[in-house]
Amino acid sequence: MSEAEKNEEMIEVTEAEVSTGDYDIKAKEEYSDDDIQVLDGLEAVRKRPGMYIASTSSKGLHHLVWEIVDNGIDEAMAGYADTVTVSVDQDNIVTVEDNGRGMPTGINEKTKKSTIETIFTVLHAGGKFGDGAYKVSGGLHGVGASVVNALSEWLEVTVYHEGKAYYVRFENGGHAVEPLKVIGDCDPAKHGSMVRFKADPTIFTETTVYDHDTLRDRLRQLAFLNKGIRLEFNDAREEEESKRHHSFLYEGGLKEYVNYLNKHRTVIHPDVVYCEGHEKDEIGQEIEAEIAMQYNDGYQPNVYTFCNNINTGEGGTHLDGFNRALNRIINRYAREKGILKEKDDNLTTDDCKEGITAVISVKHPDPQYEGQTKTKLGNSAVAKIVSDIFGAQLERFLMENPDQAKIIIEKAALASQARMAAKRAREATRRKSALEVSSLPGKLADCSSKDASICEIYIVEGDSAGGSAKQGRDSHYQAILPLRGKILNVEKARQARAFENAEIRSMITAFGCGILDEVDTSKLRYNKIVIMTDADVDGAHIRTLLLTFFYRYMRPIIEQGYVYIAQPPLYKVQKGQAVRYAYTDHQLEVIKGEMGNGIGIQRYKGLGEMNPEQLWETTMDPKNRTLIRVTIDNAEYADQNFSMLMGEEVEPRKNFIIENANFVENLDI
Ligand code: TTJ
Repeated sequence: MSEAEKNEEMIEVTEAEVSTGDYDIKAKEEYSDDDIQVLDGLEAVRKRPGMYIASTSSKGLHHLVWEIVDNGIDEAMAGYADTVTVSVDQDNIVTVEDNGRGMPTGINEKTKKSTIETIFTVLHAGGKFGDGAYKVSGGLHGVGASVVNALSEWLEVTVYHEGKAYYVRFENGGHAVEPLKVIGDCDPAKHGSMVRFKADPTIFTETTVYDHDTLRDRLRQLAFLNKGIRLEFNDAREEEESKRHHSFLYEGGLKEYVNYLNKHRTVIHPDVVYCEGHEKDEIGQEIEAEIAMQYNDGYQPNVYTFCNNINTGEGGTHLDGFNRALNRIINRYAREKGILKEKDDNLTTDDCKEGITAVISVKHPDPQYEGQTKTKLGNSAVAKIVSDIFGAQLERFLMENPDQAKIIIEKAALASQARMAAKRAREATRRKSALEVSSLPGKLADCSSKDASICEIYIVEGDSAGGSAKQGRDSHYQAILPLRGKILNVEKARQARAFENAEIRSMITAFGCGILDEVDTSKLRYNKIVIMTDADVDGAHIRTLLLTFFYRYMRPIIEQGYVYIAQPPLYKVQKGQAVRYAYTDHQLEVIKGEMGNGIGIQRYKGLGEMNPEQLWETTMDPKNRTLIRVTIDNAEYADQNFSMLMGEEVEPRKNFIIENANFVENLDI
């Protein structure tokens, strides 16, 4: 049996899949273009794409790329490829190529068609390649290459194997134009698989344009998560040479990931604690774990968890195992060294996590996902495995590096003291804690309606703008909360201090939704929280401080889309009685052109320059205003930005605020 034949054997199209109607096997003498049975499956995908990919918006579009990329990474993880290349051309055609063994080029027993055609036309036929390696593509998002084919205007596969190039093209909702065939010879040393496709614009009606940064960031992340695998990204659409090509390869894996995440932070000890290992679970499945962590001088923990390269945003058993080991080892070490005395309480897990940056990645052959968004790892055996592997290495690190151990333990001990001091202070004064303050803040000009679904609160910078907003608003449903000066940077402050801050207390009580673990958005008193600041650098800074506070203390209000940014106009253009407003420089040019000669232009330097009527008309009236809804798709990206914006380094911060004041998605209301 040749290598190629052996490979054919490995491809499985299970009976179940064959008999569900996706594919009805009848021996066929002749290859037929419009094989209704095959296309039943693909037609179903085209009819209800939402059942197979997240959505048909930009997110779903990018999903196509990840589906194909995952297959190349699987081949690399199995040890047969070292590079996966993603290229986007001018027309948003995507090419994904690996230098692996090449997809099997023979005929599949059951379908009587080429294995490649089977993979791309039978739902879920691509999942099992039979060598027992982890299949990212069988994970949370894995829907199979056939779904990508179904949702493409056309798709081409080329395989280089033993000196030959094989090729097949699909069109018209996934029909092979003709069977797989040899299209020529290639260098016998060349081997690999290449998939090229164009997303179908009749399916992806919103957009078929890929986002450069989204592709680049995920490919970088995949490189961190899969050490030793090179991920290349070519984007022909970019004008700048430096953006047209990226290459990510990290031999250090998660260790380098933690360095990257702490790039804009000040670390408090030199070495990343790092380990990797594998163990079998109770039924003999091999589970791999890789963990890296390092502390910085901040107070927030930044912990990212993954299973099979998928971000498990709701955590799960791998995170539980990590927390357990961190708590156990730090307390044990602190007691052994006498930093914790017999009478002292143990440090809590939260104490041990102040200022930690950690990444936990597990690979599991049969992951179970739970939780609201199915991003919580459920396999119970993983907790002990991660706890064992990480616990052993952390203990060893502390023993071998007493200086660094001291810094880490003292940080946790300080966190514990601050936590207990805050608790004592609360109890001693018997004052209600910030969380329970009940009377509404004095500065708040509340609205009369109590129907949260129509109510809006404007957080306004400065008293003068606050005054205009109070006079200009519709007091039935619009509340105004003026803030004085800059609010506390919560990125650089302990919780206890944050709760003493007057502006922060005002917002907590005005919103009514609670904070931290207790946030309950059903208690929000306003379903739109609108940040309204001047359109200048100071305004951008205040906006970022507010967003940082929301992000760290009330994340669900951002995640669930309650936070907006108001867009005040930059210019007022007047000609006689006619007045128009421009919100961008481009718009100003258009208006100038339209209004012709004899116009007066006023540039607004701040909200305070507008009278109440103007502020209402331009920025607050739902009929005219533009609100930008704040979204955070990518927690890691947001963390990086927040810590960069709020951290010590001044230069990158300035640049960021000026160039890129919006890490948000535009949504016209
Ligand atoms: C399976 O076992 C025999 C040798 O080839 C193995 C295999 O499937 N290799 C493979 C598949 N390499 N690359 C792919 C692949 C790459 C891309 C970009 C897309 C898809 C669907 C598969």
